[in-house]
Amino acid sequence: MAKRGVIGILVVGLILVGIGVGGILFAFSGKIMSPFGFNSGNTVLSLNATEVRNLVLPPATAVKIDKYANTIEFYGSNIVIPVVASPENGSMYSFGVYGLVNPTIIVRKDAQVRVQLINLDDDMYHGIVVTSGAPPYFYMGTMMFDRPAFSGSYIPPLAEEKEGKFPSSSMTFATSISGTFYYICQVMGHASKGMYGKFIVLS
Ligand SMILES: [Cu+2]
Repeated sequence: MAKRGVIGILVVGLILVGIGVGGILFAFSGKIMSPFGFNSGNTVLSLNATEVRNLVLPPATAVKIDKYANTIEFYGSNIVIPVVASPENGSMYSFGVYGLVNPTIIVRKDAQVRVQLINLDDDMYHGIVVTSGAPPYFYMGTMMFDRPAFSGSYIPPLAEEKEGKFPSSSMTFATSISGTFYYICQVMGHASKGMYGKFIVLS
């Protein structure tokens, strides 16, 4: 009788532990942890210099690049935006798009946006999140700001360039709401050092 009781308690205990661990894993599989690489689903490619060069060329149409205003406006509803981390003409804590550093990106509501991030940095990880969290960003405070504003609008940090191979990954999201958003690097301290830009969705 006593032995049976002990086994019963052990079984119930194991079930409770199982539910607890399962619950914790489920909670952490959501958006809070996903920018850090859990349950991300983003495929990481390894590009060579020629592939990078071909990707970052500005298209002849459907985009208006204003160097002086530092804005890039994308027309249409199917948009591809190549973004480099640590561009040659900017700080290592900055993004580059078509030769501009941290430009304001302007798109339309109800567009399908694909952002292809390429890490040009040879000694640091960089990622990207489109969020509604506005600057100023604090060194330790990015977790408060890096919740994706749209479903899927983040790429977990990519490793540094190694032997001429540049890690690259993409995110695709629908601009379901209009407003002013920000694209930021979610690696601790990077946004606070200036690694961010405005992302405007026009209605
Ligand atoms: Cu970064």
